[in-house]
Amino acid sequence: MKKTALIIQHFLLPAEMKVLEENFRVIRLWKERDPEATIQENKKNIVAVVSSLLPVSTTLIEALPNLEIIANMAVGVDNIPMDVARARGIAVTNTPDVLTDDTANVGLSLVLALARRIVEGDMYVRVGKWQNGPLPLGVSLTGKKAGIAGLGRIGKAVAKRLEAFDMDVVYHGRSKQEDQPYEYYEDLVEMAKAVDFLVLCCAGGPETENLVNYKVLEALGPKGFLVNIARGSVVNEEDLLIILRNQGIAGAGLDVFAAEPHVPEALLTMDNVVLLPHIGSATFETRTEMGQLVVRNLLAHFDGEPLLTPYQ
Ligand code: 8YV
Repeated sequence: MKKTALIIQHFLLPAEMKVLEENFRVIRLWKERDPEATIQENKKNIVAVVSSLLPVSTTLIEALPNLEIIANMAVGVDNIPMDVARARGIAVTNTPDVLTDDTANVGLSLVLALARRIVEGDMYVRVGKWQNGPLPLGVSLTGKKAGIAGLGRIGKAVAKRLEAFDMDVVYHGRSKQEDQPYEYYEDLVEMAKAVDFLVLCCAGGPETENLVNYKVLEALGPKGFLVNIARGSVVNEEDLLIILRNQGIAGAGLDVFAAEPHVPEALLTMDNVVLLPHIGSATFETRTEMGQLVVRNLLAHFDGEPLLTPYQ
């Protein structure tokens, strides 16, 4: 008899879904009319959960007595209560590396879009404003300073790209990385004061919640830009709205939000922001590789083989 896998979010592409269905009895929770009742009916059989960004709540984990593995289709695991999973001996896997380049490219796109008014410029042409005069000038990237908060895999990939644009890269993180060529700032406010672009690449979760508050944004200043490709939770959205409204920073490029897919209404009417619907990893190639990792981790687990990408 096939084992039961519960998928709580619709992200796997058809080819990976097919492999999953060949090997498991699959419950697509988003298709169920009464998800609660489905979980109750199947709770003893569900041995695997697949998610992405939606929370795998403690309540859900506690409701599944035979859960063995959570395969997260994301590099971030801030949607999973790791302490609860660890205490129960539930394996957790994520999808690192395969999404690094694409996510870094979105970070770079936001830096470019803000500096050179790319999105604004597109709108300017479409609505016919060009007939009345040129778009206001942008700022050059050459020689500007970018501060990366979270110099992990994605942060390093962003740094490499920004260097290629002749930008000076510095970083902030939990600790100094001796093998990195970039200047380290222990204090985020100090780094924000020093940079033209603050690019958030750190992991989400309690450790980084509201890391970027009013003080940090104020330090970034009226000529500074914020780019967030990390998690919405890293930025205090209230503080960001206030500072943007008062032109306390030059602009913000946001791929992530605190309560996705909800985007604060106030942002929608601001000219100095570029808003994306969390597309860091959203290419066919990368989502395929992420899905393959999810499926291979599940198969490895139930075949008694080592996991490909266990989250430690
Ligand atoms: C999303 C991400 O998970 O990997 C992460 O942590 O935020 C993204 O890759 C993805 O967009 C949803 O599958």
